Amino acid sequence: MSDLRIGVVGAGLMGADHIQRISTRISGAVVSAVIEPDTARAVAATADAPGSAAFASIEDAIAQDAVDAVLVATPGRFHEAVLVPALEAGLPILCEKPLTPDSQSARRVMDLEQTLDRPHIQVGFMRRFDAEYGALRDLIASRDSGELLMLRCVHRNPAVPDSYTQQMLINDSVVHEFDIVPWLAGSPVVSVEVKYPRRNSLTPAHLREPILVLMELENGILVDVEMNVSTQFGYQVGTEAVFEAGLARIGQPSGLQRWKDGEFRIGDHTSFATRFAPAYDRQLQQWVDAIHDGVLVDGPNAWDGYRVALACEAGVQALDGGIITVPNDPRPAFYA
Ligand code: ISE
Repeated sequence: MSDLRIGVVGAGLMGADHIQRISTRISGAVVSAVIEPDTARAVAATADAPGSAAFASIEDAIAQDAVDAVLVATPGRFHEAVLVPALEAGLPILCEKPLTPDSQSARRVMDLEQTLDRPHIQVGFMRRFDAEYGALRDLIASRDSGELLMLRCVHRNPAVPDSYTQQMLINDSVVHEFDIVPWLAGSPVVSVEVKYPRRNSLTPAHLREPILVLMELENGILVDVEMNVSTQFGYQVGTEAVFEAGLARIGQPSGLQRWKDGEFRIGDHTSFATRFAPAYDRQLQQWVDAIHDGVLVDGPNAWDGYRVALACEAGVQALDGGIITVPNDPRPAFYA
């Protein structure tokens, strides 16, 4: 079986990370094309992927038959412009989150995808490939501790750049909880509310955070998310699941444990890149394996991306107050 030729679109932080991953840790695939308008970035990225060629646009790479599959790692606002030609060429796609920046454009992408024989787009919600999230989902489904009642989530970043906006608390960060929570609990988000505790004086002047995001799921489970992007100390993503007859916790620090000078210390992450590195690897390897097996999507699909876009829209509205309902359209049979 020949290697899957992947065209990586966007060679920024995520794109460069994926290029390295494919070139060094993934079997059955190579980076054949780096599609990036910034020439310096493109050249730097192709150096990490021996045998790859640089292209200025996805259309050029497709016209030259340089790719079998596409990994989209540009900022979300450019996704639709890449997804459309890739779908028109019938290529399998792994698209970094979000699918697109809003539900309208997500709908347009789904409408186009539904002209094909089956789903072609997988959305890069990598938490679904994290071993602990998988174990928690299995535990919830097993009902071993009775029914799930609540999920208490924390999502903490050490700091954010000045380009990070108030809406990004939802669209760039809580976006992950909007995907993982329904996946864990087996029920969609029906409403979102945002509460503001005391503001952190260390947060950038243009932000008001941390925030507490409250979600209600269709099955009555309540979820709270502490979204905090100025912790100063490190990166933490964790969940406590409260059951009828028990508790479960994931996402605890698991680094080096040290006892010294009457103190106990444990290493923790400072970035999502290391915290979720094994999940990113597994997501990509499973996607490549699935394509070799003739299955184009083995994870969250465009419908999941659309549902998340709807929840994000409600979340952004909730930043201004109120309990905002998330519309609940029926899932098309195409995405069953
Ligand atoms: C970033 O874009 C991510 O996707 C990270 O997983 C998340 O923790 C962070 O808040 C986002 O800014």
